[in-house]
Amino acid sequence: MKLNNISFSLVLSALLLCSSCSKEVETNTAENNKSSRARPSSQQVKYQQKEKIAFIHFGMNTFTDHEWGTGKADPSHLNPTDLDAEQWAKTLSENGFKTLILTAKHHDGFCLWTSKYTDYTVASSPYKDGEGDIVKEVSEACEKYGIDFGVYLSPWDRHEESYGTPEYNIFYLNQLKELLTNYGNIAEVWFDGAKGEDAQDMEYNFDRWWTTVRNLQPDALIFSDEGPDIRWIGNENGIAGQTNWSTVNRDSLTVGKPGQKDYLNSGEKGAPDWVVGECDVSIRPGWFYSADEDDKVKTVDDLVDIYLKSVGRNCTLLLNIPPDRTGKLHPTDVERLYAFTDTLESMFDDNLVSAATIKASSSNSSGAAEQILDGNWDSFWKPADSDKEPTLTLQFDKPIAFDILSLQEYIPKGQRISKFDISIKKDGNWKTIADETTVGYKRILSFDEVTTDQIQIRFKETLATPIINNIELYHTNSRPK
Ligand code: FUL
Repeated sequence: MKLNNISFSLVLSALLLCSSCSKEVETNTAENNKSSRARPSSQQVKYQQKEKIAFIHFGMNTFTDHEWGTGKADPSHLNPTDLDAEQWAKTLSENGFKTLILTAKHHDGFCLWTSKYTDYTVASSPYKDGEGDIVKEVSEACEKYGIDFGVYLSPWDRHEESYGTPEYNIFYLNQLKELLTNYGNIAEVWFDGAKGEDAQDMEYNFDRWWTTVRNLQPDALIFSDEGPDIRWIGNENGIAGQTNWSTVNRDSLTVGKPGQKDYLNSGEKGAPDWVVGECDVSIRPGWFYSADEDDKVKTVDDLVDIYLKSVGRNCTLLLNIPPDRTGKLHPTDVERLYAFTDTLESMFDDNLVSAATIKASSSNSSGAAEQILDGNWDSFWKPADSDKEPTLTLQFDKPIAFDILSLQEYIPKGQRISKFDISIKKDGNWKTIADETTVGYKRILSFDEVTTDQIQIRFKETLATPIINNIELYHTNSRPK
């Protein structure tokens, strides 16, 4: 039989998918040309613009006071008396979180929806006499309050009998399909690399699972230690590397492999794959609610510090707020979230840059320096390609005091800056106040208050001509450095 071009390419791609070679699922990247100048897909750009997204850890562990459930807890334990998914979505939406990611199944294997493939689900619990579907309630609440919905489906499953055999990969795939087909648009799918000591032999078929996500939810972004779209930042404290590239070499990463945390934390300059970092952290010491931790909820200062070291270091912050046994977010956590939001709003309220005139050492015809200050995210400054150490100078009529400077690279064109510094004019001389490395989507620098009428940013080393689309300047005075 002769193959025409189309059937040939179908067969070829099927062969590629079946082959044992790694990284069959490409980054969700329009221009992922594997060159040294990887670019984000439009979905990845939109994802980074979200800045803050939320995790909801809720499930059997909430009722048994476990972090890692054994998979043996009786379904009768799961009995929220006043589950209010709308309270979750409304609170998150009012606090600027753009996605809610729900633990549909954690390591204990208990499902918050009625899966056809196991009876270890909410259908066997007293909740709504077994008629409830928590995944549905949450997805509908997200839609009502205008935030995106994502799912966490733990690969490690301590309940399912087929775990440890190849059949488990099919079992997981079937569950994944249920989540991807019955709950509307899914923005992000979280593939957790955690696995117990006794589970190390189980080999997951990530390629098949990820291809299924691509097929059933083409706009969904896939998170894991190695992407393909979003990568773990290498710790659970919500802190990205001070140097943080959105590029990595996926061939050097493996889900769950020890020894790659530092690499994940800072990415790799000029690496071929755009896999943006996500900073996950819980508002409490644990991921699941425990009454013992009611007095250990992170303070506003803690949260602001995390914000500056996640969003302010070219990442998205994924903050976990675990509902309590009633099925509501705990009042302390809710109060803390609103206070956090108020503080951020007051910190970033008055952008001093509006009083500045901006000058550049050079400009490309499409990228005048003034475009940085025009409030349009898609317009930018681009210096001449021949300008090897481009500078931007902000000039003020009278001296201003500031302690935060925020800088954005126009990431649709890639991440280019690897060294820059900031100086202020003091008594006629330039004084360097920051000597830094990467910028990326957003870099927020926070320092001791300084007063000046001239600020200069110098791009000392770049992979290609730098492209800046936004600068902001604030005088916040009292916040963590
Ligand atoms: C880890 C899990 O083991 C924790 O329980 C939690 O879900 C965290 C977000 O990921 O790997």
